[in-house]
Amino acid sequence: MADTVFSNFSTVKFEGATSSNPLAYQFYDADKVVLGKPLSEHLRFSVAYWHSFAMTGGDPFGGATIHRPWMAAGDAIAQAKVKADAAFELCRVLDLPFFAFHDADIAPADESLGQTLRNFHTIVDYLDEKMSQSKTKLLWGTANLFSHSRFMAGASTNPDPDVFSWCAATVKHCMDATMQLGGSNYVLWGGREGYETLLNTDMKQELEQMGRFLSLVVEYKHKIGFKGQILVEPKPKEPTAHQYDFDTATVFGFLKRFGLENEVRVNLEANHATLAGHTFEHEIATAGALGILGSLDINRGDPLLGWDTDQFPNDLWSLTLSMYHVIKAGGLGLGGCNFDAKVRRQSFTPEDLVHAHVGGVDLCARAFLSAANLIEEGQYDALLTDRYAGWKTPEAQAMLRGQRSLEEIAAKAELDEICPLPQSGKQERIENLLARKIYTLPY
Ligand code: XLS
Ligand code: CA
Ligand code: CA
Repeated sequence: MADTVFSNFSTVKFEGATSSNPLAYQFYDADKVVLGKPLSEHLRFSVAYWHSFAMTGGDPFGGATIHRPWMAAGDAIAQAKVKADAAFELCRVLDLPFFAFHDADIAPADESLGQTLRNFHTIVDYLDEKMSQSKTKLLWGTANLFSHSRFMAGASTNPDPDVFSWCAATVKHCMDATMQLGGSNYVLWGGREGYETLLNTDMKQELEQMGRFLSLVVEYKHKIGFKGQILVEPKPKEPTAHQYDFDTATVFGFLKRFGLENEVRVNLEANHATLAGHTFEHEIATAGALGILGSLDINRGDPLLGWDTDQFPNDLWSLTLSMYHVIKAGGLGLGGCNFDAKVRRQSFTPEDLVHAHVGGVDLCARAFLSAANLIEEGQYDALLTDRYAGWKTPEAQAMLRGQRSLEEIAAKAELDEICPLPQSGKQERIENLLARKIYTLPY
């Protein structure tokens, strides 16, 4: 294989919590069996092509600070191939099993649809060949239906039906590619599916269009026999002021309305949760309760900035609770932990990219180990069980199952002269229990 900027890095190894090697895993012991299977199968880590290989460090006040060698390696197709070589090499260095991509990250776009698709398939075939020679697999594929100016008024929600058709063609080909590469999921994030001003927006019409589009995607999945999951990624704002897929609860309502709640799950991102005024664990617990947890985009925002900064995670408290709710929801299944996170614009060296992932992987692993341990020990779950124990009585179960009418419940309450007494919520006791678990080593 051609040399890449990552060729000089040896593969990052697990060295244990006492290791002082900054490029070793302290907690991510991929083969360690926890809750019946190896850590690598619980977490299914993925490197995001866009942030790690396409992002140039630009922000609204300044241009590119990150200049990777593949950005100047011959024509656009040659550049895409050198970029792919580097991507596979980074996965080798990090020893992580998956990657994820948008069409626009891997191959050059053209003004014509036909040429854009031809470029795309050329690079998909190249990735296919590379995958046959490496361990790296595809967690998910997706289409970038937000960067080009043709999408400025929306993708499937665009007032122009030709934009809807362009998106249909693009998504069809991206789904074909995801299936060709053995992807586990296909993701739809509605980048510009929302509006900047209601003054020029027919919301009812746009929601119909979006529902139709998602139904077409699900129909096509079954037509081609794609066995992966279809995932919608909620985000409340940015780039539009009002995005239709605001959060998990909103997406669930939308799926119900179009009869897709058993077909589509959610890909949840930490930074999108906080933009929606939620915690990451809230979004995961909501998806778990509704039975639609699909996959995770692991990152964090900056509470002092308040926009989608997509930083690598560093909040052990929130991540441990997130992993707790993942386990309670039955795990990630075909989903995984995708690092939808980018290095800061001053971190322009290839080494920065390696450090960023090593830290993120280790934090997730540590969080998962602590969450698994918390569940195995059982004290926390026992407190919760105890809090709801009253609902286990036959009379309470009958109320819950719809076997009692409002009048029957009222009559019994009056007859029994019930007088519920306040109970402690034990919040501080629970916080102490969790702090001990989270801030001590997970074994
Ligand atoms: C942007 C989103 C995007 C999706 C995939 O904020 O996080 O990267 O994950 O289109
Ligand atoms: Ca994301
Ligand atoms: Ca984001």
